[in-house]
Amino acid sequence: FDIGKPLGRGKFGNVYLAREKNSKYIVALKVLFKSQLQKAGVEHQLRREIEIQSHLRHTNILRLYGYFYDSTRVYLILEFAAKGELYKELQKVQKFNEERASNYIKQITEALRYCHTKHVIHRDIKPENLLVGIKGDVKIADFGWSVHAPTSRRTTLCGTLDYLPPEMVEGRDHDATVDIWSLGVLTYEFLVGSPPFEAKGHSETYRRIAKVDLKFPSYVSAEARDLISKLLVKEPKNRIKLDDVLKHPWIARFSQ
Ligand code: N15
Repeated sequence: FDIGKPLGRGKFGNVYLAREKNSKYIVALKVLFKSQLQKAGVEHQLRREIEIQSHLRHTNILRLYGYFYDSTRVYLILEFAAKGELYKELQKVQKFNEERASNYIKQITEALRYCHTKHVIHRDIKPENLLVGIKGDVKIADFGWSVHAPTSRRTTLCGTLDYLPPEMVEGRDHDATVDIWSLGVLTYEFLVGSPPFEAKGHSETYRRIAKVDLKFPSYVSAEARDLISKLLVKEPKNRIKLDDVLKHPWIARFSQ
């Protein structure tokens, strides 16, 4: 590989723009230091993540093409997403219009539906974990074990509660429907610019999630409110199904 500019910095190493010398294929090359992985005790987790990720093939899930290593580092060959990080774009424009938000949510729903058929859950779908491809297509990139550079906002010592469903903040059992909840939080954040249960401290966020204390600014359309209200349902089994999200008027309306 020829190595180019850094694309991101993280706890265990950095991500670089890179080009495979023979094919000239552009990728994102992630370099992890074995010493740091060992120190944090996450080698096993990395192996597991690589195993899961390498079996997933979907246009809206960032591809892991392969990996290699030397005595000190592990290299992950990842898909390059030409338009970069979605949270930065959201920060820049504050909130997305309903057509753009609907389009992104449709793509993420399709990616989650694919994951769920493979029994892969909890893709941690907050804006910080989404990248944008050349055609404006959204890609779920798994920053799950925080190898990603810390983002300016909402990165506290213990992370954010904002995307966790009631059953997880209350320490109960959870299943694939946690992703449905996160999809609701994401839809809200796309349209409003901040997550629905945001609060000053963890205990207040916790309280708002457990109560499903949901309020909409006046500019959010009736159809968007209807979908968000069907995603953000306290009882996991009563949340709308991913197939029905795709049939919902707020999704169907914008995809001509
Ligand atoms: C354990 C492993 C199998 C999981 C694989 N996924 C990750 O490690 C998550 N991850 C993805 N960590 C870093 C990245 C990453 C991939 C970061 C940035 C990019 C990336 N692909 N493309 C980019 C990218 N494109 C950009 C364009 C403009 C500005 C910044 C950009 N970053």
